[in-house]
Amino acid sequence: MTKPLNVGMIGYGFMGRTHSNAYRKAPNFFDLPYKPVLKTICGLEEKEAKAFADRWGYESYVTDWRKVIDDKSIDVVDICVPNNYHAEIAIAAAEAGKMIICEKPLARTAAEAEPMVQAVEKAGVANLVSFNYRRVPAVTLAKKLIDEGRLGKIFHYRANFLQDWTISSQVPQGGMATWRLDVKAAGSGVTGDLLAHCIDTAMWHNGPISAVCGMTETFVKQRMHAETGKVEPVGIDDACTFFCRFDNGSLGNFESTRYARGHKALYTFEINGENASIAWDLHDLHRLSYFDHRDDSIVRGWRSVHVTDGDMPYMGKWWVPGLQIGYEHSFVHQVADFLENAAKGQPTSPTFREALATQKVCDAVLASAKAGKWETIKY
Ligand code: 4PW
Repeated sequence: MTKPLNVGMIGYGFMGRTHSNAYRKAPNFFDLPYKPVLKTICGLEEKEAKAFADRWGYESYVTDWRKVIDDKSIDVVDICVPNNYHAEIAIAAAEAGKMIICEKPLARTAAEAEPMVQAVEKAGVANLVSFNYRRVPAVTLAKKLIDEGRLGKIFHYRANFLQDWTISSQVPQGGMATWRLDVKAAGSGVTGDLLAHCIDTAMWHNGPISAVCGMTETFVKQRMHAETGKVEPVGIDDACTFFCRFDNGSLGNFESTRYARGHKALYTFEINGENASIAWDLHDLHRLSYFDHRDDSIVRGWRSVHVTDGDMPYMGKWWVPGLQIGYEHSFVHQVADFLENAAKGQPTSPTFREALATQKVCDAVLASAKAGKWETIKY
């Protein structure tokens, strides 16, 4: 029987929208044990919170996140606010016995993330960090192909996440729209915001990263702060490149920047194994490029696998074979998996603990860039 599950959403920005949309759509396409009810939206500005509640169908709105935690009727707390609020809210939500979905990265640093992991594990509450790209069907299919051993021994994993939206020095830091540029709110720049996605997917696909060597650059050194109106030093990394070694002996090569003119969200990865290679590009998210050296030489070549048929991950729940879904659906899949697992008392990856590992890699990359030397990672 489908039980109602009351959602308290904290944050009405970009991610508040993607998550709200997911709760609304998931039960229409997936047979779920719970029916999400959009109970309360919480945001700083009352007018905006009310408008969000009206538009998305939340039953109520509040401007203090503690009211969401104190509300006994709320089952799931969904954290979609800047990174500097994640720890306090998540720990309070865990102590109140709520299930938690938290936006990525889990926190600004691993030290900040540790007590979050302890809190959810002590409370025994369902927890998930929103590394949504794992649930793009082609990315999920890549995991299946690797796990089936089709690639054989993996030699290389390389990933990029390229954007260009902060090239102008006139883009401010801080405030609602540009908190990602404020180190106090975000913790880091592209490392926590973009590379964290690549690292999460890479460790899911290819296992733990054991050592990293990185370099970072901050191209625009000062920006106006949207809250104070003052020009202040920029503390985030605008660009970050790192090499790494995986536990399985393969080599990794990662790059992220917000200064790649012409690229808005170019997330790509390529994995090279002894028998086969896989490549994927967010701009063409249904396509998984696959090369298998074991094919007869007269037909050997890169195959373009269009991941839309019903037997592909998640796709059987959507339209008819050949028709497409998009970015938003990765969040729908995430909600569906989370609710299905929560009802069975099973964890959904990436849990807070798994996301802590990603955080440790991010921290090590930044420490390596600062020190100019390799850093090893202890999990
Ligand atoms: O999580 C990331 C964001 O912070 C996203 O996947 C893309 O980059 C879109 O916005 C930013």
